[in-house]
Amino acid sequence: MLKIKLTGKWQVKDSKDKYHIDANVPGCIHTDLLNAGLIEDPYYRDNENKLQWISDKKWIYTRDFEVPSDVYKSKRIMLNCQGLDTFSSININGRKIAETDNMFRDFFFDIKPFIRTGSNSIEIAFNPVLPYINKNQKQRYLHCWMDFKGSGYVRKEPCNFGWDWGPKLITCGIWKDIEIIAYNTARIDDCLLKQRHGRKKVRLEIDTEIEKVSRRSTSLEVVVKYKNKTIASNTCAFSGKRCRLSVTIENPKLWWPNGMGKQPLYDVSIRLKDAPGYCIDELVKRIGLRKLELRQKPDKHGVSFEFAANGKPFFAKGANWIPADSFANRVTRENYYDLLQSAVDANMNMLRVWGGGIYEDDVFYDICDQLGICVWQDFMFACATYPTYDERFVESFSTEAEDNIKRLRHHPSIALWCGNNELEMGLVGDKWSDTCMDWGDYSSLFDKVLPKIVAKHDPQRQYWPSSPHTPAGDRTVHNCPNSGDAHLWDVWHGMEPFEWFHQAKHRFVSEFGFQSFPEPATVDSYTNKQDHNIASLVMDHHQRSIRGNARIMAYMLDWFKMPDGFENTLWLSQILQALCIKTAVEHFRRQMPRCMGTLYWQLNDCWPVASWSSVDYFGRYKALHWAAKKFYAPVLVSAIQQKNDHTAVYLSSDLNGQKTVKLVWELFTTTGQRVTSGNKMVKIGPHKSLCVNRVDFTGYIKQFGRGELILNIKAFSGKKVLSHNTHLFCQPKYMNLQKPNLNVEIRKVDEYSQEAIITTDVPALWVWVKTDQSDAKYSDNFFDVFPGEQQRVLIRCTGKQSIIKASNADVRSLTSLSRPAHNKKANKTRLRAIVKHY
Ligand code: BMA
Repeated sequence: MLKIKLTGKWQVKDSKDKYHIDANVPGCIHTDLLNAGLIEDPYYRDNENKLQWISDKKWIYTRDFEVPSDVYKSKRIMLNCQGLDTFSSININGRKIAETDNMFRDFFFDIKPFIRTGSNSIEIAFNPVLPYINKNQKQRYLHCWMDFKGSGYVRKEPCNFGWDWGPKLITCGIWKDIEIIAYNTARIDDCLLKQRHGRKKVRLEIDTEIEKVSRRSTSLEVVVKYKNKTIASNTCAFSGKRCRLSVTIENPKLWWPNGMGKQPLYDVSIRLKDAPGYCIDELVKRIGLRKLELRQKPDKHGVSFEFAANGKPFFAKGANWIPADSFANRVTRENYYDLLQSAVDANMNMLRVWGGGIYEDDVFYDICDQLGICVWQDFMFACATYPTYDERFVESFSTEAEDNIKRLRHHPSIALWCGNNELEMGLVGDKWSDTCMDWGDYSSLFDKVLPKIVAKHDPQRQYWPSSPHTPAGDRTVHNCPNSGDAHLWDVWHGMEPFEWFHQAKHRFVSEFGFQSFPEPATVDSYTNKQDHNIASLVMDHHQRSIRGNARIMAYMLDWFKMPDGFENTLWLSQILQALCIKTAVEHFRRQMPRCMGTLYWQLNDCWPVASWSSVDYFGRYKALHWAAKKFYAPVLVSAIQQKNDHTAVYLSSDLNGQKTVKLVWELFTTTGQRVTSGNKMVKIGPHKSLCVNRVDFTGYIKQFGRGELILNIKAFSGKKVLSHNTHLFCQPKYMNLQKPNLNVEIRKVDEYSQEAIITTDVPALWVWVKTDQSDAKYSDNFFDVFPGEQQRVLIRCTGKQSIIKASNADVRSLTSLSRPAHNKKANKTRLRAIVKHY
């Protein structure tokens, strides 16, 4: 097969030729204009508002390309466009090839009649989508929970039209690879791999569809390699358009979700050969051998909802994934890797690719395969009504679904296909008007057409119609606590207090969340000094949830004292967010096995903004991400005050085997006096959650007062701390917290890293270390430190510059943030440069 890559340098102009600039493919008009210096950073202040004109214009992309004679002489010459955003018209040498209207499709066009040897030109013009939407809206109104109504008419990234965490920047362009392929005999059109797991072996069934151009006979060879060594192979001569064969892998190494085992990957090469035995096409799929299923079985609470890997049920720990940039083409492999590694660092095993974004790049799924991050994959529908009554729409979407299923189905990480985000919730809860999409319209696509497509093209993977979905049957219920998955927004959107979570009994919580501001360095990227007030126009502009900043402040005053100044408000919002999600996840892990998963909203951001994310647009961890590392730890110790005011201590274990754990608790006063302590050896079985102890501290509560006491709990395995938690007896705002004297010792580990060892005289809550090195990576932050303990933080810089020389690092804790003002200078404990070598 011969190929001509058409990625790289193109030209782009508007229809009036006012702008005529170099373009980059893959790319989009916004990044092209930005690179040409014609627009300012769309993420800075409220620049977004000034850039709306871009999406009103028609943009025309052009380039020339050479066609060598061997390509020209090929029997079939196809143009493959893997992503065109969105209403495009394609011309080659001045003649129209095709029009497209779906950003998510992978197009193949026969261009043999249109090209010539030597120099050729291609033009792809993108018409604006807004006039089309407006015209259709006048005829039949489509609803959307977000500002932009009617976007459902277009098969385009929904959040491109603005979301409650994202800007409205309606892109266009060639956003994925584009190339010409030419062949004479045949090409592999499609390949489905099925796994049959037996005792100590896996049979791999390979079902290949071939596009034949000539009658010449062909054969197929399959070679399976593990770490570059061939471990199985098979060949088959065939004459038709389909070839099925199988290979058996003996002693298979199974793929596991993160935390349950390793992620061995096998390379399967499928080679199409012509009669003399030359390879004329080859596909290589990297696969993992595993069974990954969603189990739903009747039980005493209703119907279970749990994922199981290789027969072992596991608690899904994770978050929701949104596009990592409003301009998808800007996300590099490194960005994907860093974000997915941050999920692993927080002990996650699952992410939900939410239906308001994009089917992610192959790289995303490759990395999930490598890291053991299971993927709950939505189809791209979110929070709106869609013209599912329109045959043309359904046809376009059906091909989109096929294209993406075929592209992604070999990935071991994909756990589930899900029809949409919150369409059922909208139909049930908000009773969306039947003038736009009623249950019949909905059902015809999500209960009939789509499950059939999934069953046909990915028969070994399950389909779930919507998130959330309650399989109750009568469709009057959503977010049912007894079956199905749930999106719990009573806290935040419903303004319920954090404690609301303690009564939730849901089986699997695929969304719940709480917002925070990003840290000062990130806020600096989109503001100037005058904007530094959380009620300023620019801070409101970078807050898209209704009354979002006011909500943060309302909840903040439920829990904490008023923060002192702008920066401290940003930091405290992060602690508040971490506290909220910690409260929820600890509860749901205690509920295991009734509850078998929590995916908080949301892992990441698509621009710098106040949002529900735990990692901000620049990859900076918020306090929540550090908290996630602890509340998603394989073994979690947590405590809760019971009705009789006794303290119940729980262990929740996701380990595969039984574990003996030493539980140690110490009750401190806020002034650092150890009032009482105790310990207990407990055994915990695999994937279990147990109340392991009930302690009566009521005497001490009476004696000292709730605001004076802090409980420090640890779970040890030998000397290793498996989990470390703090239990309070009232909200921190009512506590008599003392300003800690945080002592910091710095030890040099190697040229790039140092370790900060932190000790304290009184209990210090939410302690974090910051250096002025923006690229520094920390092993931990936002932890509690108690007298007699040492907390160690490894600080790694990518450059050689030492943080000590920079001498601009500080350690803060909760008491640094609020009045009554402690001596500010003393609060910022300078790192003392006591350099020791290991
Ligand atoms: C959910 C999501 C998103 C939204 C989030 C926060 O329900 O599905 O649509 O961004 O809530 O409001």
